[in-house]
Amino acid sequence: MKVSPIRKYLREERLPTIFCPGCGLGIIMNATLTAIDQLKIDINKIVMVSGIGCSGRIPGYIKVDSLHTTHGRAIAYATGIKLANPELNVIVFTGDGDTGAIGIGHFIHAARRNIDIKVICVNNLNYALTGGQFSPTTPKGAWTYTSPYGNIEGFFDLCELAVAAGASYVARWTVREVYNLINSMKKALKKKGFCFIEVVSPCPTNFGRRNKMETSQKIINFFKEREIKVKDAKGLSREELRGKLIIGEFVDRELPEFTETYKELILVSQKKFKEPEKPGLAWIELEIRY
Ligand SMILES: Cc1ncc(C[n+]2csc(CCOP(=O)(O)OP(=O)(O)O)c2C)c(N)n1
Ligand code: SF4
Ligand SMILES: [Mg+2]
Repeated sequence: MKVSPIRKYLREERLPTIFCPGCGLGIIMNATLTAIDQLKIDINKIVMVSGIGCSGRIPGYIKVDSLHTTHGRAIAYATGIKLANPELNVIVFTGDGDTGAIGIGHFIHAARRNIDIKVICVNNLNYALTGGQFSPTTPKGAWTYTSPYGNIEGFFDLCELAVAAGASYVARWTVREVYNLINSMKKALKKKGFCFIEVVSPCPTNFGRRNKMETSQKIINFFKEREIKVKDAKGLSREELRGKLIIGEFVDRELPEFTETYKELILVSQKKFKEPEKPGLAWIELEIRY
């Protein structure tokens, strides 16, 4: 019998997962492990960090060192881990609420520093774990537990925010584009810098049920009908983009990475590294890096 190559990474004694039938989280966990497996990254050199939310349960099913942190603080914990152990691959699993609401400050500043951590944000369009309240990425008009007459706020584009803040790599896919998602994860894992991958994912239990999309298939069709590629979206007006879901790579660029710069600073302070010719200049320049 053919055994899936990712099976060796799973804590089988913890299965089955708590994910509801039709939830996209299994696809995202599978895609992440496939990317790790294809790149042959030593699992002992990986740390997974998660926030509070349904997505926060992913690392618990994987044979890897992990930290299930407090709500909104996964990126802050990941920053500490990476600074203390720069040789580790630090992967964060977070939710749209975890990153886009309570944890948004950490998200912006980690992207600004361009610290080498990989953030996989499961955007299931609501606060799922707590019963389906609206989040910053809930589409306008959608019904949730806390928007019983339709959400009056607009969809917050976390990818555009990551680009503006200074991330090295930013992409958005839905769980429909599994191969693109795996390739993006591989790119991110190979890249030195802050990488943000948003995965738009079905939550039939809380989001779908209240929006006449009780099955995962209906939610995936809803995504499919609205998808537009980044390159096709370029040049379109706000009006033309209304109601569309932009998918693809938003940015892939080389920028100075924070742990590298930090390492140099430590060596300079310990007099183990030649001081820059113009000491301090790098720190006082009003530098626009991107
Ligand atoms: C400090 C704090 N505030 C609020 C909560 C309650 N809480 C737990 S998960 C969650 C929202 C999760 O939404 P999201 O990040 O989108 O994750 P999902 O469950 O949708 O994957 C909230 C508000 C908490 N655990 N801690
Ligand atoms: S509540 Fe939604 S996101 Fe959470 S496990 Fe169920 S389907 Fe998935
Ligand atoms: Mg969510």
